[in-house]
Amino acid sequence: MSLELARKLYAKMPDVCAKARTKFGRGLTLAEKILVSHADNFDTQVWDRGKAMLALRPDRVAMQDATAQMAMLQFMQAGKKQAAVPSTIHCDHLIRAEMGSQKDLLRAMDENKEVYNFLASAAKKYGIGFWKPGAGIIHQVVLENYAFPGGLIIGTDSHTPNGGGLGMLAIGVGGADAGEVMAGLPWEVLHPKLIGVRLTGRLSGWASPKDVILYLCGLLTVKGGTNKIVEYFGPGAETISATGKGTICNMGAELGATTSVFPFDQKMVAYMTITDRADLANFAQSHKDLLVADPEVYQSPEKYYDQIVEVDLSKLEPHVVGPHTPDLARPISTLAAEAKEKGYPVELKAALIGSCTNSSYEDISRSAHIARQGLKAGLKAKTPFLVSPGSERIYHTMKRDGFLETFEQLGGTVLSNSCGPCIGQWKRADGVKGKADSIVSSFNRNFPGRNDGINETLSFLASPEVVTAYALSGDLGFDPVNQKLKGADGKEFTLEPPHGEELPTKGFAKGEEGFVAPAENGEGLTVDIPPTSERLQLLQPFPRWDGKDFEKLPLLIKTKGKTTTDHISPAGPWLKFRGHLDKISDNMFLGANNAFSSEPGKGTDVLTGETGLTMAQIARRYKAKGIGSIVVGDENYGEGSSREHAAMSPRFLNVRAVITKSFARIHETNLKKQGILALTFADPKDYEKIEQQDRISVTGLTNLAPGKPVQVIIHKTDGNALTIQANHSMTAQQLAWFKAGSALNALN
Ligand code: MIC
Ligand code: SF4
Repeated sequence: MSLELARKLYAKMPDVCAKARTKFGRGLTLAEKILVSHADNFDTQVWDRGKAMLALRPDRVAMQDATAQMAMLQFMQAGKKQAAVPSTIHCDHLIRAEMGSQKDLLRAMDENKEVYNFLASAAKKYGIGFWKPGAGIIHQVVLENYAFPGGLIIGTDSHTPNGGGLGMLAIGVGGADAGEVMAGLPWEVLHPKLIGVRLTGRLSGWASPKDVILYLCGLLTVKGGTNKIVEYFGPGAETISATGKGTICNMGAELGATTSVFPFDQKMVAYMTITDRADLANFAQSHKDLLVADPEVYQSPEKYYDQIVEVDLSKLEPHVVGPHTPDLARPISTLAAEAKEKGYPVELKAALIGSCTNSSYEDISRSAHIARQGLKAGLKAKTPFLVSPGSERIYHTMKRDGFLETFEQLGGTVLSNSCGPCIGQWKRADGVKGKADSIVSSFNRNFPGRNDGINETLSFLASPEVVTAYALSGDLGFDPVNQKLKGADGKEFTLEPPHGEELPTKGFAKGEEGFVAPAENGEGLTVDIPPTSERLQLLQPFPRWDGKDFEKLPLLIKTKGKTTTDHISPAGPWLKFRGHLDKISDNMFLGANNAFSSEPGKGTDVLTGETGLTMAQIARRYKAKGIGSIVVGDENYGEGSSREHAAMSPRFLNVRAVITKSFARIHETNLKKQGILALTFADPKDYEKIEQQDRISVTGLTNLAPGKPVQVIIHKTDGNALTIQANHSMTAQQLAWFKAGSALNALN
């Protein structure tokens, strides 16, 4: 599998890297080596960081079930016989966590039957590997099976960068991008700038790889990585396990980074070897020079990276981030005081470990070590304690090595190998809407409402070992490093710092593999979509642009503050409609704060004055009248996930342009792909000028050109009109998508 891909890639890398050194007149960083060797055409490609669009040829595509549905529906519109690059589908997001692994899985198979059948039949027909529900979470399964040093993979999920733990560029994209690459087209992305993170020292005590990324989230913020690749290096990098590196790269998504990557080292060799890929490990070993930056880069990094960050691992304290955003970070030792000052409820209502981010053997064994100390002192978890294993391999190894038993003795529940509570697929028994309380997890995202559907819940993130310590104390103010716990006998004791193994000494235990290979020749096969399905709907092409300016369109919503894709297209109960555009569009903006309404997700039909309506209701009314609308957003609009529903629903309900202070990368591309004009205020202060009753025109559209701003006219109710400028970042090709109505229309 990956060995074949690596053979081809490493054979051509030396030449293209040599060409690049000559062209750039300098040595190359690792990210650059991977980018240049995946260029669609190195010679014609413009290499200008932060400016040029790169056309790349990824080695693989990975899709998870919640996004694969749209990706496959779009791919099918391209009319190809087979996926042009090796691709896989992973069933992980649709399993609801409630009763524990076995029962949850059985129920999921039943309630998602239509979707699984659709995905399985499409995979079989089009030459795509299919990982059944229960096999594991996409990023863990990719790390165990498909990731390889030097490779380039795109995945329809924002945490795809997890693969950077094995030295590859693994990048999250929308389904349309995946569909196009499977249809044989190159993949386009803005040439990222490079952040170099130099790691020195060594983690010790309670500090773990998770703390590296939690610390960086605080330092760089959720926007700090936008259109940048984070490349780690330095002596400290070699001290971190491959799975620990995976955690760091995974959560680089929370910086908005295009991706993150570590240089090849012996930790990667060890991980590939124990996951049955010794041949690949040896092969990479013998091409080591291709899989790290050139020596001069490490000697004077400031000359090669656009920005440098230094982290001394020896000094890193365990961190906790949250609530509501992953960049609100602090060392755990200061949280108690902050909680008091800010009035965070300190009684913890749940502690959750695992997920695609943090369920490695190392994570689980260190957490189990903390749990055992609690048990020895006669303690049980003081909160519900839920464990989400990342894959069958992890689950069976945890079971064999007694970790499951430990967690269960503590009162924990082991869930199926799936996303579960991380994506709102969680029936939180004690959750009350409208009531703020605190939960803590080792996941990667903590936007409002994400885990339990309750916007008020304060969700904090920390390493799994720290979360386990929190489960023992039940108290957000507890600092396991400096404070004592009380045992069942009333005696105080200090938890020893977590200790665990990076990799299982007995190797990984195997469970059911869960992989279904595609048909040799799928031409005669059909794809299963029941015509009356409530879950799946074939896509109709969006209408082409009519060649006219947008004239006096009503404002649908002006979002205030953070507007993540969880705000625009919430997950949880809505995940079941991810294959049905019409139905899922009813969730549009349900989580968003409307600048003109105190109730999130609600607004006013400005044509009739009726208020308290959902955005979907309003947009459907306008659409029925043949009227388009405009959305205005704040900073980093569309941050978070890759779900293109956040662009498709507005498009489906006739939103013509989204004007913001700034966009997150994947969402901006998703909007362009679906034919919505993605504009940014030339002067961010103009955001303030938009009022609820304004009618908005976007003019000069026939002369749209790359780099040329457009005029936006804000018509006020008193008859005055203000003209402001807005920028777009469309290339000539992307302009063609807009004109055709979508990227997919432009293909046909
Ligand atoms: C997430 O973590 O938000 C998700 C759910 O995995 C998403 C994808 C989706 O919305 O289906 C992501 O990260 O891209
Ligand atoms: Fe699944 Fe959560 Fe990972 Fe997204 S972040 S892939 S929802 S476990």
